[in-house]
Amino acid sequence: MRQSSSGRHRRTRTLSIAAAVAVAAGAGGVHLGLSRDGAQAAATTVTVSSAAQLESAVASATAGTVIQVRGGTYRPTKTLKSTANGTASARITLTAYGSEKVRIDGSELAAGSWLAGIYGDYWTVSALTFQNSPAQGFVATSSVGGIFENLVTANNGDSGFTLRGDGTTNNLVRNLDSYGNYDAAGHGQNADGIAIKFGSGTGNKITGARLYNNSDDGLDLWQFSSPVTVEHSWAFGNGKNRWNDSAFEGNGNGFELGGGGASVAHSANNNAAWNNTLHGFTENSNTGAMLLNRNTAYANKEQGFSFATGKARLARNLAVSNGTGKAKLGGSTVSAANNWDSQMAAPALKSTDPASAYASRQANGSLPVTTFLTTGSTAVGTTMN
Ligand SMILES: [Ca+2]
Ligand SMILES: [Ca+2]
Repeated sequence: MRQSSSGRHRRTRTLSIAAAVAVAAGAGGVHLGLSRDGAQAAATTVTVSSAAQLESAVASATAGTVIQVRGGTYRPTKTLKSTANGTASARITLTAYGSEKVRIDGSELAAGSWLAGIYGDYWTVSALTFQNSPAQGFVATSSVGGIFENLVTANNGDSGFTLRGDGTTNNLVRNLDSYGNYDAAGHGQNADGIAIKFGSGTGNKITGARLYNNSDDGLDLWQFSSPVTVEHSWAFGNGKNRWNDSAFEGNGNGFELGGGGASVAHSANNNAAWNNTLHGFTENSNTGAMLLNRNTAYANKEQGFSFATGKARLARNLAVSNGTGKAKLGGSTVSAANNWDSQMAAPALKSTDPASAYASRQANGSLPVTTFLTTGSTAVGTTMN
C-alpha cells in the first residue's frame, strides 16, 4: 500500500472510504488501501465472519475488493451472487483469511439454488470449499480472466464447478478438487466434477484437478465451442451409483471432451482417468481435431480412449486394463506412439494402488505425490504430477 499526501490521492481515499462503508454494512472488519495506481481504483479489504456478511460483501464487491473469509462453516440463505467486474490490475478477490479453513455450505438454500454465481470478469476465488448446494456449487458465467485456485466443490446437487456462456475467456482453474456431486432430480445424469458447457471463448485451462466420485462425468465439455486445455488432472470413480438411487442414470466418463454437436479441437495432456463407469477419455461425438498427449487410462469399465468418429490426434498415451479395450479409433483419427500402436510396448506400472491419489494436497495446493500409474517412462503415459 502506498500512501500519498497529494490532493489527487486524498480525493481518491475519500471516495474509497465511502465505497468501503457501503461494502461494510454488516461486515466484520474493513481495511482501506490504495491500489498501485492510486487514483484509479481503491483496494478495499473486507473481512467477514458470518453468512450475512459474506452475502453482503460478495453482492457489494467492486474492482479492487478483497473479501477475506474467516475460518468456519457458512450457510448462506441466498446464492452468493455478483455481476461486478474487476480489471486486470484491480481484480476482485474472494478467499480464505490467512490459512484458515472455510466451508461455504448450501444446505440452507432454497431448492434449485446455486451456491455461488459470478457473472463478472477478473475474479480471483481461492482456498474455499463450496459444498452441499441444492444445485450447482460454483458457477462462473461469461467471465473473462478468472483465476479459480485451490477450491473444493463437493457433494452438491448438480455439477461442482461450472464455466458457461459465450465470452468465457482466459480463465484458469488450478488445483480444484470436485467430488461427490450428484443431481437427485436427474437421477445423477447431470452432475459432473467440472462442467465447461454451453458456451464459447478461448484461453480456458484446467490444471491440477482431481475430479472423482461424481454421479456423471469427471470433466464434461458438452457444447462448448472453443478449445479448452486440460492437463495434469485426474478423473476417477465417476458414474457409479453411490446414492442408492434405484433409477440411477449417471454415466461416467473420466474426460468427456465434447458432445452436442460442437466440433472443436480441445487439448488433453498428461492426465489420468481410472475406474470410471464408461470411457477414460472420449470425444463423445466431437469431430474436432483434438490433441491428446501422454494421458493414461486405467481400469475404466469401457474403452481407455474412445475416439471413433472424429479427427483426434493421439500420441504417447497409455491404456491398461480397461474393460472393452485400449482404444476405439475411427478412420480419421491419427494415432502414433501410443501403447496400442505397433512397436510401442506398455511399460510396467509402478503401482496400481490408488490410495495415495486421495491423500492431502501439497502445501501449495499441488497434487499429492504418488507412484500410482507412474512408469518412469519418458515416452508414454502420464507422470501423475
Ligand atoms: Ca456430463
Ligand atoms: Ca456422462
